[in-house]
Amino acid sequence: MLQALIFDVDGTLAETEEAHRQAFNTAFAEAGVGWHWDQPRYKALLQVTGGKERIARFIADEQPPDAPASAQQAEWIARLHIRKTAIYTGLVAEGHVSLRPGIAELLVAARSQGVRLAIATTTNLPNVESLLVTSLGPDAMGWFEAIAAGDAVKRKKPAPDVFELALLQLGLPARACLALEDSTNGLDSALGAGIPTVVTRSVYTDDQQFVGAVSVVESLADLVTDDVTGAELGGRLLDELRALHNSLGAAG
Ligand code: XBP
Ligand code: MG
Repeated sequence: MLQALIFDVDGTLAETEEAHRQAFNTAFAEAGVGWHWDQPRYKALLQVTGGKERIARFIADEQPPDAPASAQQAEWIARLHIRKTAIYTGLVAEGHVSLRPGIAELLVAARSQGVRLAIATTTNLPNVESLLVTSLGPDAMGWFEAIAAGDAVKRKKPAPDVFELALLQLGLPARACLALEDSTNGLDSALGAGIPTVVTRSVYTDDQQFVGAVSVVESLADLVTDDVTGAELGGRLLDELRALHNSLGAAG
């Protein structure tokens, strides 16, 4: 029986990466480095999960002349990333990012039907909070029994650690849950933890191959083809996810 849904954040709950990209670029400008990540470069850099790790990889690969000396680099990146997080959460709070279609309806339906909710994400906790509070209201962090985020684990996606932490916090076996993801890094992380996974493609992952996913759709809302909205949509989405989960049980 499906007991919990475990959501990725970036690309799954919302198309956040353009706001992240803007926040990185603004933080670079403020820090006085002449770096600008355009969309093709950012798409390549998204292979590295975690903002601090992404900046470190950029410096290692590009060796920009205005990068800090290697002895100071980790501290410099950490400071820059704190500023990036403040810029990003500000953009979210101003309403620049919205939940993807069907997400709010599904969360409400799951809560009303006793399906537990969790988050497993590479992004920082303040980013999760700003998105949930801005789009769902001041109590929304409390909707989720487990929020495994950012540096709570040592190894970020595609390692399974963040999903394993969410399972531990839920106290559930992997097969009682369904993960929702948008990227191969996320899919590999969830599958590595043994959690069956539904993929909703996102703007930066639409050309990825999702081997091993239970289902791959353009948008969660595509799971329901007729024109329903609100509570009805949420209930129907949950039914579809339950059916996908049950079909796995039947398969073995
Ligand atoms: C998301 C990420 C994050 C964000 C930036 O991946 O990789 O790094 O882009 O967040 P996923 P931070 O959706 O697979 O969790 O800057 O806070 O790290
Ligand atoms: Mg994602």
